[in-house]
Amino acid sequence: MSDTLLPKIALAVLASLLALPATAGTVKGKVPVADAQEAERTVVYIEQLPEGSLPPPPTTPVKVSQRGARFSPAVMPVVKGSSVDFTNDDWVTHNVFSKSKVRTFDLGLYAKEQTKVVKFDQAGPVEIFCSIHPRMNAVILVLQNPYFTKPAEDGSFTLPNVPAGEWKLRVYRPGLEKEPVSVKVPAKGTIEANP
Ligand SMILES: [Cu+2]
Repeated sequence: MSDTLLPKIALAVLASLLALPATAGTVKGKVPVADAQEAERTVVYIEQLPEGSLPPPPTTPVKVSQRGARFSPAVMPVVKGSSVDFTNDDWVTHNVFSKSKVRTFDLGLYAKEQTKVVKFDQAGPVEIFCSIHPRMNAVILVLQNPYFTKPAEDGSFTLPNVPAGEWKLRVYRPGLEKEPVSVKVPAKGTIEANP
């Protein structure tokens, strides 16, 4: 490790500690999921927090791979302001495009080991497709804040460090229509909620 890297890491850790809210609780619960595959396409998240209370978006992009003529993962939650690396990990050429209102783009055709980056600045679901393989589809779920998670195979989930207050907890899965539930996050400790 280089001499300059360590202070940088220490600063990054300090910055992330300072970004944490002074009072925060944990939200725990369970959502109904049929199996592991369905859990993988499910996201539990806090719908909306006051804008001023939000930490800055992450600077390292998350990766969505094209492998075996599928997008992986099929549902990728990200905080708004995040970038996504779309990487072709197949032997064949792929494309990525979206006609969604939230973010419209077309990355053209590209071959193995090539990556193209897209930034998502607006919240909402962005359905993505490949122009060559009609069965390839996925969703980039752009969220307002970083308090989201995918549930475990049995549907159980934990959201740590959520700012104290009364918020709406919502479940997302492509095709699912479900009302959010209210959750009163304590300043300390855990609250149970089953959205
Ligand atoms: Cu393709």
